[in-house]
Amino acid sequence: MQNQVQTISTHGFNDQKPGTSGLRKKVQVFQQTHYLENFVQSIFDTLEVPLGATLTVGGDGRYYNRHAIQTIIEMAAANGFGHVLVGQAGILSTPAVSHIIRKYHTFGGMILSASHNQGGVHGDFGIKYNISNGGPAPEKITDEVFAKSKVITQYKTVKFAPVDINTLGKTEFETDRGKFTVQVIDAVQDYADLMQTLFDFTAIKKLLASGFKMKFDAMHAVTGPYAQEIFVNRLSAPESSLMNCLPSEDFNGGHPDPNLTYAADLVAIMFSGANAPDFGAASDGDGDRNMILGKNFFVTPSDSLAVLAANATLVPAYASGIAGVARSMPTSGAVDRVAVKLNIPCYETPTGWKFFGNLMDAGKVTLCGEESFGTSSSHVREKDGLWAVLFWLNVLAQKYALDGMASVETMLKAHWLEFGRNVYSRHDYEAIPTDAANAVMQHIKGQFESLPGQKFGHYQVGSCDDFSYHDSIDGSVSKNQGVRILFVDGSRIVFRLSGTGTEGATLRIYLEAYETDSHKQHLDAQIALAEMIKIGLQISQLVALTGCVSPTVIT
Ligand code: G16
Repeated sequence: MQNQVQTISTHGFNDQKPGTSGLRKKVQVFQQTHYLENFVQSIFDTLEVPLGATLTVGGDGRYYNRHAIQTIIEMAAANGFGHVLVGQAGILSTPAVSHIIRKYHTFGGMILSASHNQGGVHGDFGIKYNISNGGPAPEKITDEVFAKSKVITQYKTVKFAPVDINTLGKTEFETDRGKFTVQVIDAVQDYADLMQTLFDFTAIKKLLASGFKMKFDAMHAVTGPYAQEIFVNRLSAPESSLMNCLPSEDFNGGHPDPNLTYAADLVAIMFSGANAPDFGAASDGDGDRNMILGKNFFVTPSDSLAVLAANATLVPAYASGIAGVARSMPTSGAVDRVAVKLNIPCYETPTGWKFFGNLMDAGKVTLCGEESFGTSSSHVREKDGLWAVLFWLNVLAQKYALDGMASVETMLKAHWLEFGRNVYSRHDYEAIPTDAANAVMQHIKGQFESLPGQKFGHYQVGSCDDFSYHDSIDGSVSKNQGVRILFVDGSRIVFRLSGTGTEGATLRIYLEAYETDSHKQHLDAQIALAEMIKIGLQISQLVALTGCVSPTVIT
């Protein structure tokens, strides 16, 4: 039977501006009549979709994914796509979508995820669109999508019987636009195969067989099945190496954000003393973030990027060296020091993985990272949680092969000894009133002229600005990307409003100081940065302006 394309009347919404990474809203917001359809149609209207093109679709398994997938399939058919590749059960991690777009040369992909935000009926839902290089749509696309979403008057769809996305295989439909197929693909195999081409699985297997204990926490999110295949099936790690590996629609009531606050169960295991595992890691809702832990030891994401860059040649895929590195502005300058030693360029971009895409496509950088627990390389165009875990394991496996020991803490301390330590911490004030958050930012900007030269305890302000980025590849300029107070000794405090929250505003304070004294490098970051924390509060008047007396999350 031929299915007819239907045109449905609708009206615009004013709140569909994509944030740092796609559109994220409460599930109830997405459940408003036509809300989801309007956003999807605005994306399709922004793109020039060649007739018969292929779209990749998948998500992190959170509540509302299945409904959204059916809607997107129907709308894709009506908008001229000829094929949709969908992950089995609707599951595809964000890096897996990026890989599938690249491997099968699909026109683009839709990722249904609100990443590390909570899920479930009362939680968050989200959609990201990725372009044909596998990376997040750049701002020129997301800005146009937003403009269209405000004035949209109709969307196109074709009504199909629900597609069985649980079963692998192809379903064919006839529409009045032609043939249309939905292919349900294995969510894990392509990605696991890719990992096996990048890393030395034999060396990692040996490390894991040597008595070295690891623990990976999938936080009831998308990486569960990937971890099972990679660590247990391919690397022969015992089942006990994994925890929370069954994806659930509400992440089992948890907050799938791999940091010291929300990955509390893993943190408790890793900080349990002499019997703690040697290596711990967690990933987030959609599998693009990672947290790395050693035995009773936390690795900041900024340090993790620096260590990976410094040791890249120990990993087969990067054995001949890396072209360059990039980090988001608030990420610490630890990797910059490694880049100097390696004599490779280091780029500073705004927060958001989309800003790395052009640099990677141009072959200027190989490794990228962000303080927000994101690290990856040009093997895909997204950050990649399990990739980072495997990278660490591969480097540790090489250390084990060379010295007979593999310790995360030893590696970090040796790194600090060689490069100095960029002591780093981020303080988040979540879900505060938007007006109060804006008032804090305005209050700081109001001091731009008077701050330079002022002394605060041991620190003197050198300069301050609101970070702007000029993309050297496409010439685009992104302004207002975070307020920086730069001190004369290289320390800095950055204030920024998050672009991923769904409730009020989240104000982030990023604190960084540089320590060369090896006797002080082992201090807890909160102690080492205590004076900077006070200065940040003093300059921002955050407590008086927001009423918040302490951060909700410290990483
Ligand atoms: C997203 C982006 C990242 C960004 C992070 C934090 O991560 O992909 O590039 O660093 O948000 O952004 P913000 O500070 O604006 O909240 P994810 O894992 O949520 O997709």
